[in-house]
Amino acid sequence: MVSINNKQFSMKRIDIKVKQNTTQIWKISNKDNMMGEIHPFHIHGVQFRLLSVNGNTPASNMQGRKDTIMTRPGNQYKIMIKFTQPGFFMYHCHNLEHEETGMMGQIQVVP
Ligand SMILES: [Cu+2]
Repeated sequence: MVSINNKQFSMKRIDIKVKQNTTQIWKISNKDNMMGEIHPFHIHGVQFRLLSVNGNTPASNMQGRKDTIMTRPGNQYKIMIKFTQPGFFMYHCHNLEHEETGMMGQIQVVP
C-alpha cells in the first residue's frame, strides 16, 4: 500500500495549509525500502527548486525549475516552493498506479 506521510488520499481532508506568497521548504523522503520503487513526486500549480539531495547540492541539470522530481528509495530531497495563487492544489506520485491507490494529498493556499 502506498501513502504520503502515512496517509491515503481523502477528498475530505486538507493535508497542508499554506499562506499565499510564503516560501516553503519541504523535505521529501522516499522511504520505500521494501519495494525499492522510484516515486515521481509532482505538485500542481507551481514550479519549485530542488535545493539538496541527501544534503548535497543537486547536479546542475537538476537545479532548474521543476514540477516533478524522481525520488529514489532511501533518498531525501529538500525543495523550495512559493505558492502565488490561492486555492486548492494536489501533490502526488506520478506513477499512475500509485496516484490511483491513494499516494496523493491536497494543499490549500490561503490569501
Ligand atoms: Cu509512487
